[in-house]
Amino acid sequence: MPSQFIDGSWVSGSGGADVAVVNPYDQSVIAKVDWASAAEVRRAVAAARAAFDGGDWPRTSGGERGRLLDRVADLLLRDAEEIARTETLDTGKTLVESRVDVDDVVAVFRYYADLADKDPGRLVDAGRPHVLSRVVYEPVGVCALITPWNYPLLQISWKVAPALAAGNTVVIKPSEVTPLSTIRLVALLAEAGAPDGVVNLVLGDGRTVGAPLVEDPDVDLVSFTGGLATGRAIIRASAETVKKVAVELGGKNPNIVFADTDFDTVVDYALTAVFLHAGQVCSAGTRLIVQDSLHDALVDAVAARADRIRLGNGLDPDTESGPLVSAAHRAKIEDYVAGAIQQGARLVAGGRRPDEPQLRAGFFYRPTVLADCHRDMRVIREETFGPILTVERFGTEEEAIRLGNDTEYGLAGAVWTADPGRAQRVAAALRHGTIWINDYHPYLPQAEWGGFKRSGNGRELGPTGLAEYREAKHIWHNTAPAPLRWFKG
Ligand code: TXE
Repeated sequence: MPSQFIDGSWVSGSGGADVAVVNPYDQSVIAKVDWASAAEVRRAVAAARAAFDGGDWPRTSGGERGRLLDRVADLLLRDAEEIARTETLDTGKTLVESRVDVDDVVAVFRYYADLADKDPGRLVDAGRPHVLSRVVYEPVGVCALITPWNYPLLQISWKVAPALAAGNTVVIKPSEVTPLSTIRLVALLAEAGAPDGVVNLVLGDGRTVGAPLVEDPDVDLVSFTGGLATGRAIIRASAETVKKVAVELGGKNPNIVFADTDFDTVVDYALTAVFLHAGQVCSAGTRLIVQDSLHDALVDAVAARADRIRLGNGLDPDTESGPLVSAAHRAKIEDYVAGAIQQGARLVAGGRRPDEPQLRAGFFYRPTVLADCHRDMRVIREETFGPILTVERFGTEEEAIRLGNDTEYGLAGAVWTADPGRAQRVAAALRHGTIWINDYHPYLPQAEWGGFKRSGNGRELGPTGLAEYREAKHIWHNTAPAPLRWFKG
């Protein structure tokens, strides 16, 4: 089947045929797709433009748009198991995680389905008897939605559900590494009744498909999740035509542990914070920052349990963690670990590929714990995006806050303590977009997600996640017009 979806039809792209999509568990080819070229990007944007400027979609009622999103949620539930398997084959993550992703995606579609007909605008008191003044919300226009490879289905749902709820038309470009669940979602959007041209899909890499999409003057908004360097390039490219841009660019997230916290619980969460999906999570708790008196015991316990994490095929129910997404990404992780050890970090777990012969074909790397880390190491400053836990230590609350904020990123972080006053003080002082107290990772469709500092701008999820896709328009109605006589002549 052709892989591009343009103006309501599946068509072949001219940028490449039979491009293999590879399972990172064993490098087997799980699908072949075709790639778009700049020509199909142009056609997709033109279709979205025409559907926005001349079609009914931007002018349908919020209720009707919400019903479409609800139908998509129903279809996702119908096909949940198949979609979860696809996500596991494509990303390597465990099937349990993929099932959670599908459930989360359903919740996101339901949330924006519900919000679509709420809050149409507001009346403003103009302070004059014959003026009716109101602010209404309108869709922005044609939105380019560009996503990465770690949570393909989840990340596109955070963008496409609010974009459609607000009445926009979209051109979606998933990561070239993991396009399959997005192709499936676009098929479900069509099945649910998205009008022709409202949802379009182009496949390909950043250079040949992503860049022309961002540069296209008919695109009004770009929403991007991915790496910092690409985010910067997208912001620069968007400047030319003054597009609205929202970017989520990852994090370097502190997980701060005070000595008064429950030991077994925090050991457990320290592991899930960082090793979920082999650390390929923008909010992964990669920096474990531990109070002195707990430090040595916590390092030992976390390292011992990290060594017991079972790597394997994501489809195998015994597997606790899958592979990294690609050989290139694993090479980057190996480089970070080698560099850290050279700079004085103490390797206490992992630091190598697994020994099991059956894992040799995949891009596996053992969960790794590095103690004695400090801010001059690249592994502390840069987003590693892999199964590397670094440990730093602190004495006082002020020191913990200083370390937690000592990063150019600001996406997420956690604080563990039995003292609620301290928990609130630290949460207030940390400059990150999400703070967990005595927990790690949960998020809600109703609550905003996004970064401070170089983790990005804009917010996804929550009411702000919808506002990103709306323009506010002020309509002033003079109900009793009469000459003003400002100029007397
Ligand atoms: O992402 P890219 P990469 C971080 C993580 C990772 C690093 C690089 O640290 O190691 O980024 O990952 C498209 N114009 N995150 O190289 O390049 C690309 O095709 C338009 C954090 O895989 O950012 C893909 O669809 N689009 C992150 C998407 O951008 C372009 C999740 C993301 O790819 C483009 C993933 C261009 N010029 C990686 N160049 C997070 N925030 O969660 C590339 N793309």
